[in-house]
Amino acid sequence: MKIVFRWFGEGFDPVPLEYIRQIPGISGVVPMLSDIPAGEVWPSEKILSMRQRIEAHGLTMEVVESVNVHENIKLGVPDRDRYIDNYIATLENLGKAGVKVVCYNFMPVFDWIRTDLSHELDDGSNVLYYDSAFVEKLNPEEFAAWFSAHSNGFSLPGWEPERLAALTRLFEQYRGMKEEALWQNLEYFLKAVVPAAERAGIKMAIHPDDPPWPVFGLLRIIRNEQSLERLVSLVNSPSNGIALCSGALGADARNDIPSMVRRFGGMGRIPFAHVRNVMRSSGRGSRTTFYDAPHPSPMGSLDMYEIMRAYSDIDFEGYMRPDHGRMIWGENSRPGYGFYDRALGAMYLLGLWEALRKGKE
Ligand SMILES: [Mn+2]
Repeated sequence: MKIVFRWFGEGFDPVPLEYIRQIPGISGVVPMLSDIPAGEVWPSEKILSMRQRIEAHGLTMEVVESVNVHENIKLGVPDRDRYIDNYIATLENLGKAGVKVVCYNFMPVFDWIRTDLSHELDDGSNVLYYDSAFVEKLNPEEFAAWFSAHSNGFSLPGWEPERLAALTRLFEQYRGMKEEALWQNLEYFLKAVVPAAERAGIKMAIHPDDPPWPVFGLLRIIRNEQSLERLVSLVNSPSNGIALCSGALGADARNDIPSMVRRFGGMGRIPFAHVRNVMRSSGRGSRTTFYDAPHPSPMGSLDMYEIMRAYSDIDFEGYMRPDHGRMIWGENSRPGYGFYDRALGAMYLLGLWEALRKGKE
């Protein structure tokens, strides 16, 4: 198991590589080319110069995240093949640069959604927070405008300005789409892309939808064990895998994360693990709230020991990273990506892992 750390790239992430290198036990970073719009090819020169920078800091670049899928692929419109060709070209370029895992998602329009990007906890720390009542109160355009205004000046993945501008049109295009149609578009994409990933020595890893239920009437199909079962069966290849995010799936109390780890990890289909906690609280009626809690079990709703035990039981050899850190100790960083709290999270995961592995000997 290798512990890695999310990094948004030079000029897009206030956390310097020098700092990440100083977290004990971290082997590499998980970057992206933040300035390449979804649908365009990631150029080799840019990938290689990013790798050089990362390696100059004693870190590896074996996993990349947010190679975003163009909306026309998700919509299944006729020009999707052009964007799929571009995606394949990106995979080839990443493979040549030694990348082993590519994390992506298949969520229409929006990436992860929260309704408060700096919700204050009793200890004065700030977390990402979700309240279904807030989502129901706004229309998507109002929500997008609110989100941009509260993202601390950072452009978040999936929330780039050029996408926000096209929002109304996009919503129109998705109106009336059935789950089955989105599944077919995902299958079409994977049947084209997975063979190319195999040739490039890359494992594709889909990130579950976050939150794992429909928002603003938009479909969310990767949300539970059943949908992951369907996903892996679309193309039977180790290159068609999962980025199992305990926090995204854990927002729904019905999801049993250790069971998913054993099942899909045991099949060799989890090349990449996001391991973080989430605190669920149910409000009145159908109102749902949760926040991205500190990593340790007592601070949230998930039993982190049981999750890590599942990874140990399957002798997990993939990449793992902490996820969504709080803002603590006066830090001003990308919402959800505070440096200090994710470093604490990494230490906690490494501590659990050492105890589990030594207990196994
Ligand atoms: Mn995640």
